[in-house]
Amino acid sequence: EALAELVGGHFGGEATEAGTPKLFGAAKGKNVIVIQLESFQDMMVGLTVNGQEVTPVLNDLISDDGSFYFTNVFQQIGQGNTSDAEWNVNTGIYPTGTEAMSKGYSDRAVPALPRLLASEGYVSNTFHVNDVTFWDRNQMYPALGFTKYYDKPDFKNDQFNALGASDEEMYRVGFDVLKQHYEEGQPFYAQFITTSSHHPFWVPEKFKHIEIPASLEKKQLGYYIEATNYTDYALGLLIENLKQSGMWDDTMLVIYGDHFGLQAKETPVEFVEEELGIQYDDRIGRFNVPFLVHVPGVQGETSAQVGGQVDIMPTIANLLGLDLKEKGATVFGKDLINTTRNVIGMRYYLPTGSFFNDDILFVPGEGFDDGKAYDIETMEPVADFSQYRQDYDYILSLMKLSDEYVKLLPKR
Ligand code: GP9
Repeated sequence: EALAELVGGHFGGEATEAGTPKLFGAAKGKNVIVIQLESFQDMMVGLTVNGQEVTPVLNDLISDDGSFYFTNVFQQIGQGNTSDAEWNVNTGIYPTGTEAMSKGYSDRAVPALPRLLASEGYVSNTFHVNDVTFWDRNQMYPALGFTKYYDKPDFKNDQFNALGASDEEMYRVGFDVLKQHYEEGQPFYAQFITTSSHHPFWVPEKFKHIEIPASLEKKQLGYYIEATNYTDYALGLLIENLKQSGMWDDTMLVIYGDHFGLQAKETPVEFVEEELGIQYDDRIGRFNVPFLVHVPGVQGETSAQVGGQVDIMPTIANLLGLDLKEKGATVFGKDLINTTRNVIGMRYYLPTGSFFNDDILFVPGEGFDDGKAYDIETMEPVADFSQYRQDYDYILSLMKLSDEYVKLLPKR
């Protein structure tokens, strides 16, 4: 009840009058593919270097009528890093920050998307080329309700990087599995965890698809451009296969970034700004990850609405026509298609009580009064932030409730 009061009585949505939310069920019955892009910062989307697009595939997808692209979505991971992003996106529940959620809560039956969709007749698969025990995923995947996972032994190791096979290989194996479901008329939910753009971002020569400027040779930023460009390239191969097989029109595609890639020390803000000619900062710019949803046959849009990774689950649920309240799933994020004002919490990489709202990033000191605020558009300090005290109180209470809720989840 405390939660209902906080979020205005509408789980996953906005405190608006009753009624069916916009686009509720617009993708009902469609297959769902959710792609987590490793270390992928939103600033790479749409960027050009040496006259070449770094993300031609994402750029094309964003310009497609059916795409919703949210430009102001931020990472919300805690100690579990990449695995926490998987948690956030499937559950809509905040990571506690004090431990990886895969370690602390994998003994639970979490009302996550794979579990909720199983009750709608979907099978769910997740694909990740590394060893499944990394981040205790062998425990987390059943906790989230996945039917099956594919890990290291399922892929031919083409030695892309230290984690194992390339994204191309991951999609090759995954596509065959999904095609079979499709041919059998079996609805599916699939998640791909990309790894080719993992730190230190070194791409073997034969996998490179972009030429970086000489000033970026042997620099972390240069490697990062090559890696994110490769990630985009491999994604394009999957999309091409989905189109050629006829699966595209029956599939909702969701893409997001798990967390920042560039290290502030190795790649100073001024260097990024000079080399790429963009405005950047080591928090607002660095924590901004892409979030994109493509629904065939629906009119999408590019939106500057602020959001976080906990908002992705309710956004997907709304499009699939899943009534979260009816399904018994409490979420701590909002459906971004039906949200016009948002406050999202951050912890671990920033002190607890830090938040993004539609105007600012707020970082507390000892408390609210000695905190600091930055305009999310100009990235400049905001001197008078007293009007946002309510958002600070709200986010602290919401995250406390989220932490209490997750402890109450039933054991599986
Ligand atoms: C390992 C991969 C990387 O399996 O997911 O995790 P990270 O080091 O980015 O948290």
